[in-house]
Amino acid sequence: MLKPATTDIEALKILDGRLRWLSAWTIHYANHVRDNDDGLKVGGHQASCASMSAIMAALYFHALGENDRVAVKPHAGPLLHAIHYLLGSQSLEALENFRGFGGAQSYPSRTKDRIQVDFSTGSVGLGVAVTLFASLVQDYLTAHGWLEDKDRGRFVALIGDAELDEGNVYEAIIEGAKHDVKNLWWIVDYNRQSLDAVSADRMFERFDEIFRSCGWRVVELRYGKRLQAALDKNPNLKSWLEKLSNAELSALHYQGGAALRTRIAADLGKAGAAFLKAHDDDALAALFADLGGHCMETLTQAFDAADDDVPTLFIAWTIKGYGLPFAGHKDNHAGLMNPTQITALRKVMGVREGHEWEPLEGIGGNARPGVEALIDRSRIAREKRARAFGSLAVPDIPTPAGDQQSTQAAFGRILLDLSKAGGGLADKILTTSPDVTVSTNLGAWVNQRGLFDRRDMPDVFAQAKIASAQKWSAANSGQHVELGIAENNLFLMLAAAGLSGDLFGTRLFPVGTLYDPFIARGLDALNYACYQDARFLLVATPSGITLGPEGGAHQSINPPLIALGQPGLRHYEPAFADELAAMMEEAFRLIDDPAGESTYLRLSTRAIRQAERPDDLWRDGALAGGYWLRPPAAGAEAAIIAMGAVMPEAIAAWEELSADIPGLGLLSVTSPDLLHRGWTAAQAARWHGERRPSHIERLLSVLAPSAGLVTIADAAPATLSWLGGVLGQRVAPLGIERFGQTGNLADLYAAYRLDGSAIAEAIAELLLLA
Ligand SMILES: Cc1ncc(C[n+]2csc(CCOP(=O)(O)OP(=O)(O)O)c2C)c(N)n1
Ligand SMILES: [Mg+2]
Repeated sequence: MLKPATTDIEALKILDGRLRWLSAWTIHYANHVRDNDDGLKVGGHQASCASMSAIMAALYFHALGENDRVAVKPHAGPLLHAIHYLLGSQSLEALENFRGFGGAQSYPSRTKDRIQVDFSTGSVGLGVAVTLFASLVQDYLTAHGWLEDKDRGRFVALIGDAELDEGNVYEAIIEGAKHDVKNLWWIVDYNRQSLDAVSADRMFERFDEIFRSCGWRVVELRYGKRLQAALDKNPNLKSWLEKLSNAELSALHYQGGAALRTRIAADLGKAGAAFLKAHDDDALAALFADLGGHCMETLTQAFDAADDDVPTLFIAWTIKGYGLPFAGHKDNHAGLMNPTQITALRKVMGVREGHEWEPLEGIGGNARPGVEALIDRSRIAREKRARAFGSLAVPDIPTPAGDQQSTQAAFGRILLDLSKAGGGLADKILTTSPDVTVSTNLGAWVNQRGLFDRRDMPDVFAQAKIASAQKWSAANSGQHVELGIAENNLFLMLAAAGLSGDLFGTRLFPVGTLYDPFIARGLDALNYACYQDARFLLVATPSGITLGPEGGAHQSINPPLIALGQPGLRHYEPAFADELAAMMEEAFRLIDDPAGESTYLRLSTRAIRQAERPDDLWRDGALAGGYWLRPPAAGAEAAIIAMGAVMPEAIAAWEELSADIPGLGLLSVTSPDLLHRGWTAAQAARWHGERRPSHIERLLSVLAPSAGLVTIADAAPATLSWLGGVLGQRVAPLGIERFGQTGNLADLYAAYRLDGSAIAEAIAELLLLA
């Protein structure tokens, strides 16, 4: 990259000021100028923005290439909006409506902001780590011939220093080291303040070591050029400064030049006298504020120097609230300037009253062309990038043969069959798993398609002719990304791979597997992936207490409830292999559909007798959330409603009870999530005059209005108990409410009331009370 001309540096400094002003004003306008009918605090983070305006100016108007993608520290969102405002790609209206309905979002959002946002951020730490997995996906696409070198880029995360306390950051860099991930710039806004307080002094040297040992280059930008020169001339001053604690330094920044003078005089005595004499208070304050992250020369030189692909951590020292009245104050995280303070800042910034929103306000005639040229040359996308959907026709997925099957085994079989059949979908599937590839039945697929690694790695065991069902050689044509046991990383990998169409123009079909209970370990990352509308198939298996001897620590109870409350994720829970095949086909279709979503399949290791199907009529119902496996008579007084692995108990109970209860129905629920969504959507539609019953209303309306429903699932009973609310029918919900334990199925089902006698008792009670 060319060294910037001096005029560019000057223009970048002006842009730094513009970003600092516009971000402060956007937040001020929302809090103090715009009407506020409900009296709620609007909020925003003026100090967090001021902290990194120079870093973002240097990045967006100097260092970024057109293929580079950035995750912006959540509370620096207004700076990103200001950048797009200067570029002409953000509207005044959206800025005036910052944090308002339909306005610029508080934290950058891929889906809700009208500007191009590469990665949403908000939950700190996740936006940082997702860039690493995006870089891995970039390598994957290149290795498979789907991304040309000229289209490759760098992945940049702009990080608050407190974000480095999030453990998921370290899980990610460890995984990244295994995969030799490159092309990353993580830039820490090292303002030494978090939300509550000034950060601990001790940790920062350790961060360097941790990153270095994972193969990163660490570049510390501690001082700006002027401060560095002053300290070089005054070694005493330098050692004085470097002995100050984070809290002392922050307090001095806040107190300003006079306090600095008093402190230096007290601490250095004669040794500081000449230096103090040469600087008045204002000069002192300005000099000590010249930290690396505020010095344009320092920033641009550091970015220019890192022109290879080595993953690089920049630690840019800054002052939180730089240039604002609460700079350095420990309580400034959510601090807002009052009208008097913003007026003072406006004047300092050379902004005329009434011209606060002018993009280039206050820039003199001589400087303007340079600034405009830099804005023109910025290589970031000005328009929101189109999303890549509809890339291929998902083929029919046949049901694996076998009278007795578990959904988990059928899943492995379906992928194997897909692999053998070949074709576009099979080639675009990327599988990944956090060290449970074999135990979630992905092994056969991996044998066929291989592990992904940019370096070919032979299977040492196979070469030594040691018998093993798993043949694990790795090559850059492999399609399985094996992860260590860190479920957060699985979800971040799914987030990145699930955005491959958006980030790189080629849609992958990511399939991730893990044990159902460990969804909870990565839940925030799963939510994060869904929030960004990443598209993937999550296969969670085994699940429930049905995994028997594995015991309580591995038995999942609440994931169906999690799924019920998780936007962007469709839960399917098949009982039979043919349902599973239909659901996988649907899930792949949904990945590639603009109006689609991600899918979560909750599977089981229990082999059960497969349903005999007279026709295909069940299929649409199964994909819509449920169907009558044993249709009830019209006006029937009772029905059994069952989901997933306990279907054999439900069928057996139905066979036993239907002699005594005429017309008893058995409803197979395949997605409580879809049924619930359909129900509430139909209600909402009715308020707007549309009278179409939802799928579950139609299913249940066959029964008598006073019918009793026994629901049963190997999950929290609330998963299905709400069905009683649909038409006001009475419900006896069976399910798991206590932690599981080891045991065989008969003992466990009896102890946890998931068996035929529990169903019979529940129905009897409902009918007696009718
Ligand atoms: C996972 C998560 N926990 C808590 C928060 C609330 N929060 C927002 S910002 C912040 C501290 C930010 O400090 P730092 O990262 O240093 O940012 P800066 O100083 O630049 O504002 C916290 C705790 C959050 N957004 N995400
Ligand atoms: Mg901070």
